[in-house]
Amino acid sequence: MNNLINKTTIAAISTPLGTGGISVIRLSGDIAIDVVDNIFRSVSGKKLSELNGYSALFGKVFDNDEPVDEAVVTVFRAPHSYTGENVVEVSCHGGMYVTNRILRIILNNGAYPAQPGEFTQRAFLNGKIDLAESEAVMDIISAKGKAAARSALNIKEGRLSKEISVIKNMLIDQAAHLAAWADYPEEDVPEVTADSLVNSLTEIHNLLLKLLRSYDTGKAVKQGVDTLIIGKPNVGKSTLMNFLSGTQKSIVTDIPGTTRDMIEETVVLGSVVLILSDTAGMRNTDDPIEQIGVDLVRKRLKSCGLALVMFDASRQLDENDFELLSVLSDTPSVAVINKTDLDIMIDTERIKQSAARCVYISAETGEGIDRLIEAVEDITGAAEFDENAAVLSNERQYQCVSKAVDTVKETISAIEMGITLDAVTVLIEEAIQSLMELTGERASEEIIHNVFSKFCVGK
Ligand SMILES: Nc1nc2c(ncn2[C@@H]2O[C@H](COP(=O)(O)OP(=O)(O)O)[C@@H](O)[C@H]2O)c(=O)[nH]1
Ligand SMILES: [Mg+2]
Repeated sequence: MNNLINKTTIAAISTPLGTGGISVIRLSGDIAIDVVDNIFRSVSGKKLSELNGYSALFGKVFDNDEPVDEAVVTVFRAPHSYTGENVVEVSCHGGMYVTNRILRIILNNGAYPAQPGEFTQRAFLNGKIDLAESEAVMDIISAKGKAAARSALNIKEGRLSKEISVIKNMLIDQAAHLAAWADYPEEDVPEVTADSLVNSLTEIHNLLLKLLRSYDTGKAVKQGVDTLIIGKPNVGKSTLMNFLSGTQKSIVTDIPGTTRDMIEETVVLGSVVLILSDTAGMRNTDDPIEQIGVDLVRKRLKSCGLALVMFDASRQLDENDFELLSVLSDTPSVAVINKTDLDIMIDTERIKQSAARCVYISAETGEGIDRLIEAVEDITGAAEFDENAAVLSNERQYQCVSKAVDTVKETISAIEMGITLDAVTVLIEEAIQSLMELTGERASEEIIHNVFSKFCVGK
C-alpha cells in the first residue's frame, strides 16, 4: 500500500465555497510550512518554521508584494496532525474571491491541488485511521440527525473497528490452534475436535449476523427511509407533509386532486430520517392526468420503505379507502387516521384489523404527532438503533461482513461433512481476509480509490 503514498504537498479549500465569516485553506505534506512561509508575513515577524506544532500566527497573505488578506495560520507538525504529515491551515476572511486567490497563490508556490478526500486518504495511508473510520468522517459530515451523528462519531473513534478486530482475533485463534495442533503433534496442544470448532465458529457466525442486522436499523437513522404519504383526495396528506417538514411546500386546498406531482422533502422525525413524498390522492378517476399521478403512486409503493396510509376520521370508509387497506398489509406502513379534531365517523376497528400500527392525529393541530413518530421509529427499526453500538454504515462494509458470514457458514457445514482440518484453515483465512478488507488492513488500490472518491475536495 505504501506505493500509494504521495510525497507531494497538497492544498484545497476546506470550507464550503460561498460568502462566510471565515474560509479555511488547508495544506498537507513535507513543504506545507515552507510554502506558507513564502506567502505570509506575521505581525510579530515570526516564521512558521520557528513554531512548534499546534501553534498559530496572525498576519497577512501576500501575492509577491501585494497584500491580499489578513489571516490566522495554524501549524500541525508530523506526525501529530490529521493526515500525519505537516499540515498548515490558513484561515482568511470568507469571501469567494479572496479564498480562491489565496489558494491560487499557494498552488503557485509549490503545492498541488488536492483530490477529493485526499487529506483523509493520507490519514489512512499514514496509519492514523482505518478505512471504516475514514468512511465515518463522511458520515459525520452528512449526518442529518443526532443519533446518526453520534453513531458516526463513535465509529470514527473505532467502535466498529474494535468489534471487527475482536471477531477477527477469534478467527485467528481458531486458525492458530488448528495449525499448532496439526504441525506439532508431539507438543502438548489440546486436541481440536469438530465439536469445539463448530461451537466457536457458531459463536463467531452469530456475532457477524448481529453486525449485518445493524445495517438495516442503521439505514433508517443514517440514510433515510423512502416514505410515501398516501390516501384518497382530501384526507390531509399535504397538510401532514407540511406539518412534518415545517414549511409550506405542498398546496393544501379543499379541492380534491390538488397534488398531482410528487413533492419530496427530507425530514428528521425523532431518530428516523424520512425522505418523505406527498402524493396524488388515490382514487378511481376519469381524468387522464390525475390517473398518471395515481399510477405513479402505485408503482412507487412497490419499492418504498414505508407508507403513511391516511384516512379521514370525519368520513365513512369508501371504496377508495378499501383499496388502501390492502396496502397496509403489503407494505411496511402505519395507518394514520386524520382529522380527529372533527366528529369521528370512520370504522376504526376495520382499519385496525389490517394495520400493524394505527395512530390518531390531527394534521391541522399537530395532535397525536408524537405517537406517529413512535410508530415510525418502531416500524423502521430505528427504535432498536443503538448509537453506541458497532454498526455497519454502507454497502461496502455490508458486503465484507456478508462474505465473512457466508464463509463461516460454509466452514461449519464443511466440518460437519468431515473435510480435512487443512481445508478448514483455508476457509477461516478467507473469512479473516473479508474482515481485513472492511478495515482496509488488506484492501486493493481500487477499493481505497472508490472509498475516497466519494469524499468532497478539502476533506
Ligand atoms: N379539521 C381538519 N381539517 C384538516 C385536517 N387536515 C387537513 N384538513 C383539511 O382538509 C383539506 C384537505 O387537505 P389536504 O392536505 O390538501 O389533503 P390532501 O388532498 O390529502 O393533500 C384542507 O381543507 C385541510 O385544511 C385536520 O386534521 N383537521
Ligand atoms: Mg395534496
